[in-house]
Amino acid sequence: REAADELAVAGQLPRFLLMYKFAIEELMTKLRILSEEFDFVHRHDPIEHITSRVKRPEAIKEKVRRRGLGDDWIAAAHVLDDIAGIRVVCPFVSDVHQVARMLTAQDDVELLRTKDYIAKPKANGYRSLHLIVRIPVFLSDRVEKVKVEVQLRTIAMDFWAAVEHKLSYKYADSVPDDFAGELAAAARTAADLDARMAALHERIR
Ligand code: 0O2
Repeated sequence: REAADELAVAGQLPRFLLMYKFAIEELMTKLRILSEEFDFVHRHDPIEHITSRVKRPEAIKEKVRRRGLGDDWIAAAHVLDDIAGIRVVCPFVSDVHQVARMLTAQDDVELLRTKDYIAKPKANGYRSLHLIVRIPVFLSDRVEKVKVEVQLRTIAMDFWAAVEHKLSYKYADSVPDDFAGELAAAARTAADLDARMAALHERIR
C-alpha cells in the first residue's frame, strides 16, 4: 500500500489502478472497431469522439471518505463504479442507444447497471446514458474482471454537461434557484436541438 501511495505521489498510477487503465484500453478498442465498422457498413459513424480517464487517487480518496467506506481507500475503492470512466459522444440520440446495444451485446462485456438519464433526466437537466460494465483483463498470471463506467451522450448533451460543470463548480453545493432554473431550461433547449437534428437526419436517410 505504501508503495502504491509513493507512486501516486510521483504522479504515476498506483499498481491497482493499472488494471483500470487496461480495462479502458480494451473498451476503447472495442468502441473504435464499432465506430469504424458501423461507418463502413452503414455509411454513418455513430461516434463523434471518445474520451477516458482513470479517477485520480485524490478523487478516489475523497469519494471513499464521503461515502464512509473506511480508512483503507485502496480496499474500499473497488466498491466504486467509476474509477475507470469512458465518455462516448455521439451525433444523435439514436446513436447513443445503438452504441450501447452493440457494446453490451458482446460476450465478454457484462452489463451490471444502467442509469438512463436520457429517459429520466436529473432534476438539474443532466442527460446521458450511463452503463456500468465489467470486462475481463488478461494479465500474465491471471484474469481480472474490471468495472468501467461508460457514459454515452450526444454532442448537445456533452456541451451542456461540460459548461454546467464549469458554472456549477463556482457555487459548490449551493447553486442559486434562478441560476439552476436557467441551466434546466438550457438543458431542455439542448434536448430540443437533439430532436431537430434527428428529424433532419431522418430526412436525408
Ligand atoms: P467526474 O469528474 O466526471 O469523475 P456519484 O458518482 O456518487 O456522484 P452516482 O449515482 O454514483 O453519483 O453517479 P452518477 O450520478 O450516475 O454519475 C456520476 C458521473 O456522471 C459524474 O462523475 C459526472 O461525470 C456525471 N454527472 C452526473 N450528474 C451530472 C451533472 O449534473 N452534471 C454534470 N456535468 N455531470 C454529471 P463525477 O464523479 O461527479 O465527476
